[in-house]
Amino acid sequence: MRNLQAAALAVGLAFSTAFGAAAQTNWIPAPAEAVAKWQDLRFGMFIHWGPVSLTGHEIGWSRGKETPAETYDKLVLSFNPTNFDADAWVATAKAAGMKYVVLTTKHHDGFCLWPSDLTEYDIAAGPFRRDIVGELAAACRKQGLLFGTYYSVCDWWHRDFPKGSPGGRTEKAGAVLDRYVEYYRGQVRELVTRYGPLVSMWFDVPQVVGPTQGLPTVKMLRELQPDIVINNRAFSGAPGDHVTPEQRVGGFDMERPWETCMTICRQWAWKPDDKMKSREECIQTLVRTVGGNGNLLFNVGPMPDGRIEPRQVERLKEMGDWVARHAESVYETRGGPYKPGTWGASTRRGSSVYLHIMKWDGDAAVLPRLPAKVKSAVLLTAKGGADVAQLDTGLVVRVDAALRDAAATVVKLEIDGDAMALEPIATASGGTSLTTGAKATASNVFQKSGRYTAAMAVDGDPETRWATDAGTKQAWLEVDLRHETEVSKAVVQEWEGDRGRIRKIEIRVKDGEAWKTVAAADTAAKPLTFPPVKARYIRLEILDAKDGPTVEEFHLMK
Ligand code: FHN
Repeated sequence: MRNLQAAALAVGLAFSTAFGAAAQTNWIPAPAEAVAKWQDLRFGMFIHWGPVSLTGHEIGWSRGKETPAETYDKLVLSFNPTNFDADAWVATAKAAGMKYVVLTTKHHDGFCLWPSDLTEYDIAAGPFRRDIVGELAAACRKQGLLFGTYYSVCDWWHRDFPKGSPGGRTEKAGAVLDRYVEYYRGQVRELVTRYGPLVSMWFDVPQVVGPTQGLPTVKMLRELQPDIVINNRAFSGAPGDHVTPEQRVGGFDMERPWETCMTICRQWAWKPDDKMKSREECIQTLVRTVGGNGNLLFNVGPMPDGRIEPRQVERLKEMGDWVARHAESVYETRGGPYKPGTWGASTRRGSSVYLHIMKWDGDAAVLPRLPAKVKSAVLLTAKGGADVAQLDTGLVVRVDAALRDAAATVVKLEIDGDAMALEPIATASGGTSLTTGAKATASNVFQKSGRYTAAMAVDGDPETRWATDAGTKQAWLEVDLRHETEVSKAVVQEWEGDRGRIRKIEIRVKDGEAWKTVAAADTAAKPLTFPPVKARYIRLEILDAKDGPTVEEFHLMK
């Protein structure tokens, strides 16, 4: 396979993708088996860290906002995290049940956590001259975890990246993008050659970097490490080896690999007294993610002295205790066959189906009929203790209240066949987007550009967006859910740079040849709920906008 892959790389051809689709021209995918191995991991630690932790404000975004840029850029001179201990960080990840670690090696602020040959603005510029990236990579190897690198494509510090702080909304005079591309490609090469093999390259916020600059970088990565998994943020409109729903659990999807990235608190980087998710929220986030067939990259922001905050360490240990007791229902599984919902979520492998039950109706949980014979049912954490009945009306599961887990109670079913052969089964869902990965079309696309098509509003990536031409006051976005699906909620996520443009919307469903309005609102800022309706084709109809509407994500839920 590798020779064939290398040959394909040599002529710049793309291969059949990890999603099994026909060859793509705007991506060079990882081998399907590499993506499958990455999916088996299911659970990883994301780490956002840098001198900004001294301020308690958000990494990258606070530069030129809460902290003046010239002050922000000097933080490295007082960044001396003498309690940094990579082995301790990795031990915390391992205790949580995490199988890989992804570190922000360079965020939007341009600061590099490794001694790069290509810049002076790195860890060697301050009193703490150690190679953070190198030490963390070594600690992962020592403790049997995989290591990946986050690398921000946008760089609001570097003179040749055209956008600057605050928030990438200023222009840098004299910036030469080609020079920046050479710089960032060189740094990506440093990361994969010095610290590889890497489990993944986690690009972020490409902003002005498109396929012209981004695809050669992907090709270089493939040549250096053919099996590296690369996300869909290497350049604007990149399909990626996986999509990256952020701060929310992605939609159930057995075709497109995905990884939710989410913070254990609220901020990505260190923030004193930040609100932290409860044990139940943390575990249920993991369960809903793996139940939707995704990976969870769960983020901590270490303190300025180098430690991960003790209460976060404790919370991750609580997660790990649950994961350890339910490991076979998490690792190397795939989502389904029951889709996630308010009831819980399910995972499967071989002839086993794992029901992760979060909500009980009295003494039972009732699910739709399972089109397979259940040969046995046990509580994963206590032999026996579960009673399952297959009735015409559905699958009825009973577990003694004393044996339930407040976060999720896992019942293992052995069935008379291959669990992966079962079609996904819809359930009473809550908060699971039905549009992620759906086909989408629009009445207008900004300059007919491939970077702003309707598909960008249903790719689960808030970094990409559907955009319309300047001056557009009315437009529609249509999703094809592939089959008739019940919906009762719509969420319109306007692009963060132009929020408030959309002034009047309707949600319409195709009824025969006609379009029927099921909801209307004078803003896109709030979710729209409406009586459940079944349809395959559904439109976001924008009836009035101040200027060309642009939408990061359009979600429909049951
Ligand atoms: O702007 C960044 C943000 O700081 C954080 O790094 C997240 C993590 O996925 N990515 C960008 C926002 O989408």
